[in-house]
Amino acid sequence: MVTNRTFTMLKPDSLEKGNTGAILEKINMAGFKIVAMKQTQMSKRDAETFYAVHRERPFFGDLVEYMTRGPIVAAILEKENAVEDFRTLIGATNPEDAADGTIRKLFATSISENAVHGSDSNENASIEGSFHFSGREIY
Ligand code: DGI
Repeated sequence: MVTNRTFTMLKPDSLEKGNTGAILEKINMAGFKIVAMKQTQMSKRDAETFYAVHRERPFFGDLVEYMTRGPIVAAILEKENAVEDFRTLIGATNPEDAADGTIRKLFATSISENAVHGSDSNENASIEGSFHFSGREIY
């Protein structure tokens, strides 16, 4: 993946609350182009692999349970400075600390159900995009 791309997931709470359209609208309005997108459900193994960096953390079991309890929307987004700008758009991990107007401030429930994922580096954007999409699914 080229470095002007990032990877996102609208997490199960976003779909449960019917916020998919509103969140995608915020993403579009902020200038991100969707180059790949699908609705899918992660298996336990998928979530454990995706979040392997957190496997020793006390919240790991809850995180895997949450991420697998319903469908997600996964997408690859394109924009100049995509990784950093998308992290700004979604706000802090804990919605209580997220700036006004950010996606997590508007749509997240709590630190453990925080509505959206955004890659934290170009390297992870590439790894995470490839985790969910084959080359033929990216336009
Ligand atoms: O990159 P982020 O999603 O902002 O944050 P992260 O990569 O550090 O953590 C991944 C997810 O794990 C995060 O979106 C929610 C969950 N998480 C992170 N820190 C905590 C947490 N969940 C709980 N319950 N408590 C935490 O301290």
